[in-house]
Amino acid sequence: MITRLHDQLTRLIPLGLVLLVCPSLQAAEDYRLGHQPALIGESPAPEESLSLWYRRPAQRWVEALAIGSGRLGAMVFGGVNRECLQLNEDTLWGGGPYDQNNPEALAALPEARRLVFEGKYREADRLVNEKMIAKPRGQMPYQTVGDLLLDFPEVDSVTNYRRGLNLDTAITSVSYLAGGVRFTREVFASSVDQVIVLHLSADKPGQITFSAGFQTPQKGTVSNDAQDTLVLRGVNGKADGIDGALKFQARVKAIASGGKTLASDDHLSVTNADSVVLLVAAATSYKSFKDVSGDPEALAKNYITSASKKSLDRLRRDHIGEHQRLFRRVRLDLGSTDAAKLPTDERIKQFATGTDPQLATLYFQFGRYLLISSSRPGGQPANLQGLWAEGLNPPWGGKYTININTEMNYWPAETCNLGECVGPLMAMVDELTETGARAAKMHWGAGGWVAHHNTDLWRAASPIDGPWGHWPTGGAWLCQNLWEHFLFTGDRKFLEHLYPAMKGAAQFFLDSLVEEPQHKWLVTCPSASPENAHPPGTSVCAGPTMDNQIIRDLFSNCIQASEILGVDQPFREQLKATRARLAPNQIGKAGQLQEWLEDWDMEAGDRHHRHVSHLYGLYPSAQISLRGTPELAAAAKKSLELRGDDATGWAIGWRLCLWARLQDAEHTYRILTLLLRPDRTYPNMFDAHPPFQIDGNFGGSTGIAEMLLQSHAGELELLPALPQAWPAGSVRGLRARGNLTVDLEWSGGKVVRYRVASPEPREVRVRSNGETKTIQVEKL
Ligand code: FUC
Repeated sequence: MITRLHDQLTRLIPLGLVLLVCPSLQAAEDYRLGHQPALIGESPAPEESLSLWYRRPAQRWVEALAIGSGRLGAMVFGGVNRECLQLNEDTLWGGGPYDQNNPEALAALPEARRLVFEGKYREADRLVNEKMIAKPRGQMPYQTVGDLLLDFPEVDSVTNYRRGLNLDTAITSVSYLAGGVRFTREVFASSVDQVIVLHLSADKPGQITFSAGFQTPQKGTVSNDAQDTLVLRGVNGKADGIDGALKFQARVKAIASGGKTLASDDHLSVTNADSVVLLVAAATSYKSFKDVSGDPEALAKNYITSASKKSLDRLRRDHIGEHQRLFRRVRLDLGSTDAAKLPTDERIKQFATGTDPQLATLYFQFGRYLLISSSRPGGQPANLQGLWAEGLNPPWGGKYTININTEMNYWPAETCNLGECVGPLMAMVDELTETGARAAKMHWGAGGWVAHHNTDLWRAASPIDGPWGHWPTGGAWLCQNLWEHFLFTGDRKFLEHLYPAMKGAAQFFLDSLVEEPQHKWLVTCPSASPENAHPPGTSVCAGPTMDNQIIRDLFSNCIQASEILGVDQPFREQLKATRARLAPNQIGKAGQLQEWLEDWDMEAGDRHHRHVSHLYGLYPSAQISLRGTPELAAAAKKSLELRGDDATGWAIGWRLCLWARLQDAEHTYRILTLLLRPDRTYPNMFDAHPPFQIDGNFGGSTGIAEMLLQSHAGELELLPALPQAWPAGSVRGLRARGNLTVDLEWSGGKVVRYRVASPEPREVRVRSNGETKTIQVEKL
């Protein structure tokens, strides 16, 4: 009743007042639902196996289904009396171009180092916190555009309701029977046409009637533009003291067959049409991290005008074709049981205790779907929420946390055959070399560039939040992701593009590493082991293991890149000499891999901490491997055991990849059951940190791929961590380092057939069914 009243209220109040009446998220969800009819009868499961599907509309944001063109995204609720598309555009963030470097920071650096090396950690933490953190201390948040709401004539009951998301076509749909009419809705976000297309149809003529409006928590106004178009014009807001500098616009145009279409001041109504296509566009004035002079009106109009020239059939075909070009590269079959016929939310509840291997396939492909939908060349990288966030300040600002989360987002890009999705990450790193050069100079007195543990749309690169944010290795880790792209593709042009960023990241460490007094190793200082505390409960330290590992990779990769490209010989020699003086991996008193230079692990504040930073060396890096460095691999395993299996969503995703690298199949599978359970996977399959954070999805897909194929140790390893739960199956199109594509089939837990393809004929060492042999690979 309250919901219904609220619903009627929100229809009457003008835009801008909405926030006053729905201040909490719960209320926000209420107005999106409207009055819901009774749902009677059941719809059968969809024919296709790669669908998420449900028997009722979304009640919460994490039940709505995500679609995205890379740049433009929507969460589709699938309501009967009211439909809601919560909209995002990947350049709509708070604030504007800003410089958060702290002019006081550099002067405090020698003192901070002295305190750390004298073991005065509390004092060091305090000094870093007071003098060396950026101003403002936070960064800008990713934000919603608002909601497009469609109100239909209210019905009290419907039958055969079903909504779903087909991962193979990237189309979400709703269908139900009301008053003897079957209503169908399809929604997709086209990267080809840069619009969201919503098609409303019925199996009898003249049945489509609705009224559409926008609502937004941003400052905005709604008006009509011609008879068939409604426009939301807005500006973003101030965040953390930084003024909003963006204009944005969303527009919706109705193309109806039959009936009557009329746009009033703030509503667009369609009455008694046979079918309707709504085209939705959104754009901002963002041109780059330092230029906000774009024209959202011209952009949005243009997207709509171009898309209007195409038929629905053409828009749909072009969208499906482009999606499938990427999506269909990998086919996975882990087997299927009757459980696969159940709605997705019910399957998630049963995964850990039941037998539903197909849900793991669905989760794997959903991660690939999300990356395709949130990270396309030319757009922004996938942030903490991918592309999908509601409100003005999503969890952790929905930014780019680069002490694990953004890196994890891109782990599936290579193994899961979506290499082009790293394009936005490369572009972001290019921009960080510029802002990060200033941070390097102002916070460290160093050349090259640095990025600390977070960045945002404006490419802020300084240390934020608190002492644990004073961690200078984020940019270097991003370079490792991109180096992996080179290892997987062998693309020399890409390496030529990447190399200057790697070189600048390495230059920063050549300039800023300092000698620690005990062993005379060269270390970062002050740094932190993300985001863990060591005795006496402080963050700041010198040379945490993760830093040493990342820098060792960065230097080694730079050395190799400069050899391949035939450049920078003296620089290469300098890197080799400095690399020899980095702190080694050390094994501590519990047999664990030490997280810090000192053997503090057993006394650390939270021994079950979600971050497993020192295990970077085992995954994603190949510095530690089962056969290459068995003692270190055993120590890493000990560390993992001490940390425990359960954690936040992304942290389970990381553990999944780590256990896969340790090739303990049953333990790896157990970790997967921890990820695929209702408190770590929402009904819409979004990962739950909680709250929603997308990295766990990406870590999950990567871990599943890593169970089936590994290539980090100079050979291809087939089924390195195949659990008993998947005795027979097949996969096509996984990628391996060296520009290789692998298909394989197994039965009774053994490989029965495989095929390795490469653009050039060559020899590859393959480990399979306990044997190793060298094979001649086929040309693609
Ligand atoms: C780091 C993590 C948190 C969360 C946040 C976005 O701070 O430690 O768990 O993922 O990033």
